[in-house]
Amino acid sequence: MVNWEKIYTLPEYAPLQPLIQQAALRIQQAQRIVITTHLSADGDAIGSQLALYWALQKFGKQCLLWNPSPVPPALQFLPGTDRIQVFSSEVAQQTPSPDLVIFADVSTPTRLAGIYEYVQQLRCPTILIDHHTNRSLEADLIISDPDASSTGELVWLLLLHLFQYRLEQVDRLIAEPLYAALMTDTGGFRFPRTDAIVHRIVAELIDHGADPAYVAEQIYNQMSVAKVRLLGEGLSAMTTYHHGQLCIMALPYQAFQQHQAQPEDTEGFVEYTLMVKGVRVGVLVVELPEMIKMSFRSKGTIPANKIAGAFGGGGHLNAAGARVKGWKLRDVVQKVIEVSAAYLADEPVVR
Ligand SMILES: [Mn+2]
Repeated sequence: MVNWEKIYTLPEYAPLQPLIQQAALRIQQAQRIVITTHLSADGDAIGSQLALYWALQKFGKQCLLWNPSPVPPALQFLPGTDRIQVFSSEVAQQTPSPDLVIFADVSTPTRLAGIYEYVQQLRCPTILIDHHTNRSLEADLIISDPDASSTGELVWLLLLHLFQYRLEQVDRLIAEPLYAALMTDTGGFRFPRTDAIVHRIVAELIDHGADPAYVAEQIYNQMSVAKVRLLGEGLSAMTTYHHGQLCIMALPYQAFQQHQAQPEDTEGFVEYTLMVKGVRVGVLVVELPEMIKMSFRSKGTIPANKIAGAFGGGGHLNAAGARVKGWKLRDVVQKVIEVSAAYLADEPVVR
């Protein structure tokens, strides 16, 4: 058996301990709790939110799940997604004011759309639990650890405190969303922050009812034919630059029309750019009617978030995003090539 009390006294977790303890205390004192997360929620966002939701049910809390946008279809299998409401002023009016708001997996107010402004106006206490870099979101209690694999990992730590390490409290309703959170934010347990602790947590989650094959099947094997054809288009157009170290997949809007694909169909496409041997920076550039969206991935110490920063975006060291308006697709691609040069070797990298 894993001794979690011992693991969380390790130096890397020590600074988090008092914060997590305070968060557990504030949750215990609250009665009506809103849990929210970022726009275009991913597995870590929804998984963290739902795991918290089911855990807080056990303490008799009234929880409200307010999201800036609908739950993506591939995550709707998770238990509790039917209780998530897309936030609007009507939704806010229907419910008495919360006495605590938890922001999960989000680091900037803009990613919460209007929810952040609404909560500010309520003046109710807030807790942030997140692992993004470049935090600009403010909260009364901030648990922000960019070294964590996922927000789900931090939620696990919080649940240990709430349950006072009595893991028999963890059931499938908690374990399955949390498993989805860790699986997706580690790219299926492949990204650099996938460490022994991540595997110890998922082992517990499996012991408590999460089914890895089922969750993976629901999340990863759900492509529509339109999406597969759009991916084919993107793969065919993928091009490398800077001696094969930069790979760009650019999708013109016309490709979406041709295959009747939707903007959200590009989810996961950027990962293909890094699968090319020798590539250290991979970029997906998507042309939409209103804007051009970019996703950046990098290996090692190359800062994807700094490359994204050249377009006003941001994110993690190895995964970031940006969006621009009023640009032509080819001009964005050209600028990606120019900006990336500073972070790549002048010659082919020999390994
Ligand atoms: Mn995350």
